[in-house]
Amino acid sequence: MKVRKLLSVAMVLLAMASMAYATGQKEAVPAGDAKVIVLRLAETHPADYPTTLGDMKFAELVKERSGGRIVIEVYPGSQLGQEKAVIEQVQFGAIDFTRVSISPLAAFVPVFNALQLPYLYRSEDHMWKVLLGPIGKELFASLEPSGFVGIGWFEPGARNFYNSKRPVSKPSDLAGLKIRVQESELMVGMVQGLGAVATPMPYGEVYSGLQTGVIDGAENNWPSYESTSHFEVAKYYTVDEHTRVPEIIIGSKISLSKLSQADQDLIKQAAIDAIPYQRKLWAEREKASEAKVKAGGSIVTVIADKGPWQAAMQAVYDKQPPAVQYLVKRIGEVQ
Ligand code: BDP
Repeated sequence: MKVRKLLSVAMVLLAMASMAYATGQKEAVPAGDAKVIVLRLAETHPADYPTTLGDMKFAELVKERSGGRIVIEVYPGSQLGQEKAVIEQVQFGAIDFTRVSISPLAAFVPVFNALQLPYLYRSEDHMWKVLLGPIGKELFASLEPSGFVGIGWFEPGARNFYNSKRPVSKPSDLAGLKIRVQESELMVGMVQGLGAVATPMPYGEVYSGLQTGVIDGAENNWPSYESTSHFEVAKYYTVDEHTRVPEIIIGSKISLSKLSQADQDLIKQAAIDAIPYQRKLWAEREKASEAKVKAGGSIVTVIADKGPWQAAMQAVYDKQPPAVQYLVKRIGEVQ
């Protein structure tokens, strides 16, 4: 009896220790004198996805430049949760970094909506000039009061609609279809403007939603449409390129404030230096994904005249508060 009681106490202690180990920042003492700082980064995409490989490049540069003192462990495949829940955990320091789409982040810091409006950027290049210029820096600063630190940006590609019901070549073809959107008010408004029924849900639930008919469609870039196998259950893909929703790496202010300024700067620089690598992999994967879904039976409709699409989505601009309207104007002026 006594032994059993001791054993169960030991098991509880062990479980508590492993829970403590699993949350937040931790420090391990290596063979030498220097302490290794181990930080965790949450990623929704699988390990072989270009954005995850970009995270890994970032982690590799941090490790190398800190002489092995700072280790960022990348947890792919939503192991640490879906994006909205992960962002909350970053806010209170239980997760140190995450790479997310700015769409759910804008629910926490609404001025980010300025970066995800439909047909906002003239091109991929225009978007990158905005992200890496003064506007990107100001937006990073706007994260701090909410407990986040802006670390870096990654290429998101252009997003397109897809569904399981019919080919879509004009906005009215979407009428009445239940379309999954990211957990973002702006995206709900955008899809409603098209006459479709917007259904916000986490990324990880979209496949079963399509399969069971809870939703008829969704929207995403070529690599996401392919890597999630959504193309197998929603074969009509319409290249309307309605949004480019930047990917961002954010850090937890609580976690980062425990590091020296020099280490914080080293981390930020490493993320910026990882961008070209992710962009290169992204461009390759976009082509490979397009080829794969086409070979898999997707029926692709390319929209030549985006005018009617742009007009149908214009209403979301009018709903934006002055701070966003002001940024939109400035974004338009970036050459
Ligand atoms: C992908 C983004 C990912 C989002 C997902 C979504 O890379 O961060 O979670 O879209 O639609 O393109 O939720």
